Amino acid sequence: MITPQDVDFYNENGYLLVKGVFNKQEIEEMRAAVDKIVDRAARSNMDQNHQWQGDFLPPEELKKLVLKGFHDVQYHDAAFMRAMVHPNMTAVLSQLIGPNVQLHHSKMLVKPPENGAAFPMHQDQPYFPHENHTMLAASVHMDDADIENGCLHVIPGSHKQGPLQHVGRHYLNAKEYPVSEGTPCIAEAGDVLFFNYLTIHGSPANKSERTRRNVLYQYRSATDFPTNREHINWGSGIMVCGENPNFSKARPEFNLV
Ligand SMILES: O=C(O)CCC(=O)C(=O)O
Repeated sequence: MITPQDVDFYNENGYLLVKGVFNKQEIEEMRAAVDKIVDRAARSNMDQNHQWQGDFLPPEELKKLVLKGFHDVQYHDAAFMRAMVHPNMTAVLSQLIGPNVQLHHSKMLVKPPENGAAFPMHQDQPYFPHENHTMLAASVHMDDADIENGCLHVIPGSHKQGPLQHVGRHYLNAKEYPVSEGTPCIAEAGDVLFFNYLTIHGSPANKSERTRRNVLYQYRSATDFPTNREHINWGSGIMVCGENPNFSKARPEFNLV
């Protein structure tokens, strides 16, 4: 699915946009799954706004922004389980991470038209630090994404700076790191943007009349271990390709209650 030059690009820049990982039918299935999850969440009174805080807008403006976000989507619809281990997905993961790859967690992000929330620039590393920094996000586009509907922006090569100090662990100072100075990753439905958890990224608000729906999977090498236990999701540690070389560490690190 990708070439050695693509792998070099990822290592150098900390991100890689791969075109056409999912076909139209697979994307239609995922869109239908998103609609049904949003509907079930609303009927269960669990449809909260997940818009991020930040210092890029006054607090009263921030409150107007909306983001529908749900974690662990593979537990809500099998379409997301299939996408998580899709042969095109694992073909890329095994090139970028190595032969043995695990899921860390998944989430779905729906930025509605006109007021879809922005993500201030940040690294994902402070949320779930790992020893060897193999963790990457694979953001699956269910809609075409451009600057108007709030596509992802990255700072190429920023992963090489290592972990940075964040405001309250969440985001970088918006004056120092405006989203508009990142490289916009313009994508079509079916494309996947892979980016390392140290790569600085964010996205502007959705000002368009179009929804922007993405599902984001975080993956890591099976031999890259967390340095704290603060962010453990259902499904952390599921093998998506290869084998787990550590028999004694194959069980998830949480107790079922
Ligand atoms: O998809 C986006 O717009 C940004 C998502 C993001 O930055 C994150 O979940 O950490």
